[in-house]
Amino acid sequence: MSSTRLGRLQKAPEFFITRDALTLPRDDRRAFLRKAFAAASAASVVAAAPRAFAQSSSATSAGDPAILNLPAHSKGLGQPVAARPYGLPSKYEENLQRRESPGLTRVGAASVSFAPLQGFFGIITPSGLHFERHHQGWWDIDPTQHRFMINGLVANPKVYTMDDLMRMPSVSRMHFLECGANTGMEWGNVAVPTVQYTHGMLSCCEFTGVPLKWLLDDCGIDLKKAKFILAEGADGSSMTRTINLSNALDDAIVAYGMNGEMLRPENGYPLRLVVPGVQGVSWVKYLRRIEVGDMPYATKDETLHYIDLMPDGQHRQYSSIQEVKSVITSPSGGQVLLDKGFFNVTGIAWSGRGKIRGVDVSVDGGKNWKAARLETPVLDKCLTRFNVDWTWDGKDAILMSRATDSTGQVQASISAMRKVRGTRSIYHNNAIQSWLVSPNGEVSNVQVA
Ligand SMILES: Nc1nc2c(c(=O)[nH]1)N[C@H]1C(S)=C(S)[C@@H](COP(=O)(O)O)O[C@H]1N2
Ligand SMILES: [Mo]
Repeated sequence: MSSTRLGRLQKAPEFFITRDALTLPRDDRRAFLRKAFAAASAASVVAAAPRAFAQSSSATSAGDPAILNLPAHSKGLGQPVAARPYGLPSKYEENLQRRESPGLTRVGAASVSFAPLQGFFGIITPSGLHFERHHQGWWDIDPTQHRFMINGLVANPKVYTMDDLMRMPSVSRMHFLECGANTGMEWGNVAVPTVQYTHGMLSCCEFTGVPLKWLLDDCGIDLKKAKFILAEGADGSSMTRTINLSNALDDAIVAYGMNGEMLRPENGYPLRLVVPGVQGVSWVKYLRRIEVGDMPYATKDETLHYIDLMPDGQHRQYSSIQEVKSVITSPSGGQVLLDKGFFNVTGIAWSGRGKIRGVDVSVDGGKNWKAARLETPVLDKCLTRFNVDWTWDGKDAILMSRATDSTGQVQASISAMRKVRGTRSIYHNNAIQSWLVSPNGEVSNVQVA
């Protein structure tokens, strides 16, 4: 256990598992860890380590055969350079995968796969683990045949090829993308077991492309009349969304790049709209057309779906900003703490309105709160990673995080949210998330009144 990066944190088999957890029965693991813990008392610690960690590191000292005996890879020849022209993760990491929720029905090719947030570090989502939401399945579109048109209230409607777009000036920016339905099951207290399923319709990447404003200028947008744009995708889902002109002119990007390479087919290759801070559905993939208009378009995906059903039976429309939100990703539901002692409590926070100003963490169900350390960079409409030192005493503990954004908005409790929004909504749940750590070490999803 001492050599795994998870330390004394085992993850539920379905989601993530350490090699030791696979080979050692649970009771042996505990005994092994106690021994390791005792042996660690003399371990030296670098000065910068958090204090609580310095007092309880689980690293073993001399005597571990895994450090004493030379393994085969230290004695033989390794793999040749060109064995993998495109790199892949280690075979030991194969449990870290996007997954379709067993609780959701797939309709034809229309479905959603959730990102394994419990296994991520920092703020960037690896491209192959970016969540996917397809209303009609995904396509691998030939970029030489793809066209992008701008029409409507513009002096010169234009049709661009990918070559036209890729020779224009470009920007690269890091932003989160969250489906408006993320965390939707929690409205009805269907406490799904893991953070992958509660919050995994969320990803964060560096996107590269042409600011939409420059393209609208290129077509001579009529700023006296224009108030909205309509974005349309080239897949069979007839995905069309109305976007405020203010968002379109502010930081929206017509993007072809993601994490330094072309977009993946699942994420809209070769072209998608990036609308920072706005819910995922407006980030139209396979982007083929933008129409400039003076009224909201009231399309199917903004009248039937992505509306907030309120307790009085009416619904809110166009509530598209993803409000301030955070979640502890480790320890989180489905994981097991193998022993008491030090843990780094880590998570992510984000806001569609700006930057994260602070995150408070509670380990006692919201009675006491402590400010978390924010990792840099802290960027606009981007994930921010936070960490808190925690020494678990082996008793029941309820872990919660509460983020505040640069506009002063603070996350509310699920019960406060329900008072205003009821329980029948699906979308836009940014309530505080709670994880219960039981004395047996198991972490589960609970809702605190
Ligand atoms: N053309 C098209 N664009 C689309 C969709 C789609 O099905 N087709 N799904 C939308 C929804 S609901 C979300 S949440 C995001 C998901 O983006 P991702 O699949 O890259 O995670 O894309 C949006 N853009
Ligand atoms: Mo979505």
